Amino acid sequence: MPALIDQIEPLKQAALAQFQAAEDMAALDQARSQFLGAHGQFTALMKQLGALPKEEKPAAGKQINQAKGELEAALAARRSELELAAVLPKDPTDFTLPGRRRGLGCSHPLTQVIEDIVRSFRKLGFVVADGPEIEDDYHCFDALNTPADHPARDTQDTFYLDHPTPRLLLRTHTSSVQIRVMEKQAPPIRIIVPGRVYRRDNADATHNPTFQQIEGLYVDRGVTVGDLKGTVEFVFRELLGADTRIRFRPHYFSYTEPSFEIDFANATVRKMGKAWLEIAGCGMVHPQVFVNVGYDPEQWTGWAFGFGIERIAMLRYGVNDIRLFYENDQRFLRQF
Ligand code: 2NM
Repeated sequence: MPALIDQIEPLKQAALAQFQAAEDMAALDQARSQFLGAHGQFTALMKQLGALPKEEKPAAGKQINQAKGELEAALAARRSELELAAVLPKDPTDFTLPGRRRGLGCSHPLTQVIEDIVRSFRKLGFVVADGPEIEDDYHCFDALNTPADHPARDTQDTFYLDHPTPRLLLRTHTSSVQIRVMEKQAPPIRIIVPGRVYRRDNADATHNPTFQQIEGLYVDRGVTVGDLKGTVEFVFRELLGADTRIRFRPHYFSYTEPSFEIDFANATVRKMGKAWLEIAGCGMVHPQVFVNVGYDPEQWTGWAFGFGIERIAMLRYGVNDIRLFYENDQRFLRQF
């Protein structure tokens, strides 16, 4: 049997080798108790220290303590290696492989058209306003000078909520938002209101019970039909091409006087075998509408217009069925 002091180093080496060889926590714990447990080989060595002659004790004691410290450090190091290995993927990672590409999304085509229209109007100093899609009949009809017996108010044409006073409905146009802005704000007003509206139509290639609209309103002193025409022409040229011409035809709306329908002509229209296509409605805000929102009609004049977003998008992208915008079929949407 070698002297105690000569057993320390070999035993330490054996323990270190076993700690390093342990492939999992169970094996490591097994190795630990084999050497450092209550009945472990290294523990046994420490117990023999007491039996040594007095003069050999300090050197042996020092060496044993040092070895024990090394073993404990090695144990802790191996333990964290194994813990890390347990959470890392088993197969080595090939960092030269190409990454997995995530499909890039894009805005809905109607959103793209709205953003383009908004960009054009912003150049002229218009700001975007919005308001509730659930409206009361005052803001949707009465304030807009729409008579009580007007067909638009009919339950055949408008979605009413089951709520009697005030009578609530899904807005049929965004003009209700313009009423709300005028109620809150004094002129000058220069706003556009893009938004979703609802009408009780059966869906077909050109109708959908919900669609998007954009309406504009300009109120100031001395605003004229000339301002209206110039603005509409500027925006439609931006939107439909520089070769676009527009014309106004007399029309009737309860909230404007005079009122017009707007037609446009350009290469796209000619390709469709037509001279003009109807695209929007507009007019000078009716004095009664100003009275309803508390504006003095002797002091202020203004114009308003409105048109459907889907119609613009269909013309621009050559889409022949409005329902495609609401089906969210990826094969359709991916093309924009
Ligand atoms: C249109 C056509 C003509 C319109 C009128 C107003 C308001 F609130 F000022 F009276 N807002 N929008 C208007 C006028 C809308 O859409 C075809």
